[in-house]
Amino acid sequence: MHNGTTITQFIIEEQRKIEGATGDFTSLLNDIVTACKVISNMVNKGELIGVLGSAGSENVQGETQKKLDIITNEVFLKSNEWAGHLSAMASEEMDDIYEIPNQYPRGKYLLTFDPLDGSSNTDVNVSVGTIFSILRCPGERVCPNKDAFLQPGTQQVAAGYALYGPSTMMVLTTGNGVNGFTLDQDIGEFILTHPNMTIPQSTREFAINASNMRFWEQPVKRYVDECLAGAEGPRGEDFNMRWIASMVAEVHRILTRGGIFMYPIDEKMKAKGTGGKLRLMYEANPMSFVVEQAGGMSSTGRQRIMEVQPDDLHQRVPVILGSSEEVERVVGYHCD
Ligand code: P6P
Repeated sequence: MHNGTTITQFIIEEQRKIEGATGDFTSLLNDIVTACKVISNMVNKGELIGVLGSAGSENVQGETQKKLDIITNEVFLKSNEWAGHLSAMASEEMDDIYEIPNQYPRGKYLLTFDPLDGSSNTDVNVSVGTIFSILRCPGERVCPNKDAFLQPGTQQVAAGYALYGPSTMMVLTTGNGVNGFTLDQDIGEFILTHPNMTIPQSTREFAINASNMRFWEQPVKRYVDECLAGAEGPRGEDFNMRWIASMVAEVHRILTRGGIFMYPIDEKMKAKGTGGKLRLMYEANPMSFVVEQAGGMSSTGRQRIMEVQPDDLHQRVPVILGSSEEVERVVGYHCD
């Protein structure tokens, strides 16, 4: 059960701990929460309101856009453009940055987001989510450019996700740990239900898309082979595997009961010249911030993800994150 602390009350109480906090940040977080409530409602209604299926267009990633990809992107823009907390936004669904329209004041933050991560799951009624990250806007707020966003993940002020699953949850970090909130549909409020979420250091559960096995680099293949060898193998224990194809759901499972999630770079990606599958600015960095704040680790296999210096808004990176003992093991294999 819970003591009824709403996410709004929690954020305001967190703000009081920050010297000189003006309430800007609190108000921005609440606008993000409102957007996630609207998206939750749309996702839950699904075909009842005709939002499933393909939009017949492609995003900057060259991926077919679902109707909900476009609709939820609009929800985020409309919910966050007017209040004067942001100078610009960037999204998986938009090629370029979205500067706050001139009729609105501009503020000191930048927002990146993936409005509906795992959207290929919407048509088959599997959990999807929203991922967001807040950065400070450096220099001139009047007309930020794409370069203003190219900050390493260590510069994030806050990050989190909404998970539209059997229940809708929001998980948030502002750099002081990780807290989870469950949407009470009857009152339309997110209630604190999972305070101080921490990832168990060890795990016997790994998540990877095994259909790419033939392309994996040797360190990843070694790690997975050892897990599959089970109790008779070098690990001396049996492992379990999961793959939901929805990063938000995988990360939430790991936050809840431990695990390791891997979308590594492979020979196919190298041949195409892409740095990985997942996007740094609005998937890997925000999820890495949450995972690290919950006591886990997040690496490309060769580098801490949050220390990667971005050189493109839609840059992709390899992702190996979760229980620290397992991530350390995989990173160690990359060093061998
Ligand atoms: P695959 C969803 O499109 C996503 O970006 C992540 O949420 C998910 O972990 C991954 O891609 C799934 O990729 O290749 O298994 O479809």
